[in-house]
Parts: sequence; C-alpha cells; structure tokens
Amino acid sequence: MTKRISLTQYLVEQQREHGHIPAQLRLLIEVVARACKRIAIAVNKGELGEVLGTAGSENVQGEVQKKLDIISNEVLIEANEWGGHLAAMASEEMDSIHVVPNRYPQGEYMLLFDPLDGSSNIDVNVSIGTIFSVLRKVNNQRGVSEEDFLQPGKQQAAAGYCVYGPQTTLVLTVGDGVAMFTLDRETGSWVLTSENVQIPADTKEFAINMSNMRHWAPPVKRYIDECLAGKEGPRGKDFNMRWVASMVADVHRILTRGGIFMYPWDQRDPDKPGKLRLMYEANPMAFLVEQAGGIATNGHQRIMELQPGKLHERVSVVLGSKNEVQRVTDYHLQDA
Ligand code: AHM
Ligand code: MG
Repeated sequence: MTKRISLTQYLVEQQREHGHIPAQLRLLIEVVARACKRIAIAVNKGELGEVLGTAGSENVQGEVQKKLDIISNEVLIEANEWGGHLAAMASEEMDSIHVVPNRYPQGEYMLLFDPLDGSSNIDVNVSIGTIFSVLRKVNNQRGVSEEDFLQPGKQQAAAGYCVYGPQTTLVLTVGDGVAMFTLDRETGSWVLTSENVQIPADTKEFAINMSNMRHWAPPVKRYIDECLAGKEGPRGKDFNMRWVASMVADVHRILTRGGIFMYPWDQRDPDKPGKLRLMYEANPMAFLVEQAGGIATNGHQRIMELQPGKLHERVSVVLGSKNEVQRVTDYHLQDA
C-alpha cells in the first residue's frame, strides 16, 4: 500500500525543508482546512440538518443568500478569528472586511473566501465548494483597511479550494506546485492523494455556459464555433463539453484531466466585466492553475496581474490548458 501523509505532515515539511511557509501561514491553512471539514459535515447532512433553501437575505451583490452560504461564512470566521494568524478577512458574502477583534492578537495575513461556491447547486445535491486566497498585510502600521486587500493576485501567499463532491478534496498551493488532500471520513484527517499536479497543455474539453452564446463577444464565439465544428473544422478534432456550474467542480476537473474554463464578459450587462469575482474566485483559481502549468487570463491580460480597484470586483475568466487559453487570448488581442 502507498504510504500516505497527512496535511499536517505536508505543511510541516513545506515549512522545514522548503522554507515556503512561516508558522503563521501553516496554522492558517490548518484552520481553513478544519473549517472546511465542518462545512463538509453541514453540506452532507442536507435536509436532515435543515440547512437547505434560502436564508431570506441578499449579499452585497444583490444575490439571494442560501442558508449554507451563511453557515459556511460563519464557520470560516469563527474558526479563523482567534488564532493570532490573521489581521482581517473578506468574503463574497460580506459587504465589508471583518477585522480581527481587539481581544485577539493580530496576525500578518489576510484571508479572502467564497465560503460556498456554486450556490445554485446546493439544493440539488451537486458538487459545491469553498475557495480561499491568502494575502500578506504589506503595510506595517497598526490596523487594517479595505485598501490593504487590494493587491494583485501574484502577491498571494497561498490559495486553494475544497470541493464537496462524491469525495471531499482540499486542493492547495503555497507557491510550490499544487497538492490534493482527500478527507478520510473515518479518521477525520486530510490525506495527501496527489502532488505536483500538472494540467496537460492541450485539451479537447471546454467548459462554458452555452446558453449565453448569443451574448458573447466575437472572439469567444469564434473559439467555441471552431470547437463545435469538430474534426471537419479548423481545429481538426472533436471537442467535448462539460459545465457543472460550480467553478470549484469545473476547475477540479481541469486540474485532474485538463480542459478550458470560461466565464467571459457578455453583452447582457456590458458595464460588468464578468460574473465571477476577482478576489474570491478568479485569483485563487488562477494561482492554482498557473502552479499546475496552465494559464489564466481575462481574455487580454494575466488575471494575477490585474490591480483590483475594489473588494468585490468582477472579472472575465479564461483558464486551464495552456495552449487553449493562449488561443482564446490571442483571438481577443487580434480583435482589439
Ligand atoms: P456563486 O458564487 O454565487 O455560486 O456564483 C459563482 C458560480 C460559479 O461557481 C459558476 O462557474 C458560475 O457561477 C455558474 O454560473 P451560471 O449559473 O451562470 O452558469
Ligand atoms: Mg462563487
């Protein structure tokens, strides 16, 4: 049998042997992983835990909140605020940042999360997940404000997600490749199940919400039209399509067997750059994808180089297998 190591051992080795992670960051990741375990339990109970359905409130983006969105948000805050590793947190589900209360020591990191991504899949028992991103507080002054969070994604110290699917899997990068840990429900521990994850550079699988086709910009339409033309078309091969409508599940498939994921800008709301959020969704996923040899752009630029203007900023997303993402990006640049 393969010798398996736990998340704790993996992190200790990263800290000791590779010098990648200071103790505070190690604690932070362990705490996030523990919170994800609690969220996994709540997700698993479903109707039995009376956690399904809407909560009767809206988030800052005007989206209806599900009970599990709110529960997951609370679990992450409660788990993280007292450990001394954080200065503040920001969440897709909160209007403004949550500063660590004065009664606790202040750490040097800032945690951002989408507590439960794939909201439309919660009540229908399809994979959902938690996405997180870690930034370092760069200014040394006391206190922390929203401006401290407005750093480009390339400054992330760590990022990851946990997918609540047939298996509960935590996927992590601390800037030294991507590792995956599967939750062993019998022992309650996270066990390393893949390391040095690599996304193949080529793929025959794309993920996009096809119902928006009539609203897309010409470069996106051109790319998908060419995929749909199959063997007889300019690409000379048949493509397959997958769309779970949970970014975590779609990205997890891409990290596992390759593919391209797109949630592009479209004409339905021309002033909105895209649907997905730069700081809670696009940046952490871009970091993981790049660490696995893929690329992530907004059609024009590398996502991790975008300077956020505000906490809840949205962005157009194209990520996954290198050669396909490059192709879509080239089509945008040729069109400009
Ligand atoms: P959410 O954070 O409110 O769950 O929205 C994000 C989700 C992504 O997980 C997914 O890729 C996308 O929205 C699906 O959108 P659509 O329903 O338009 O296909
Ligand atoms: Mg989301």
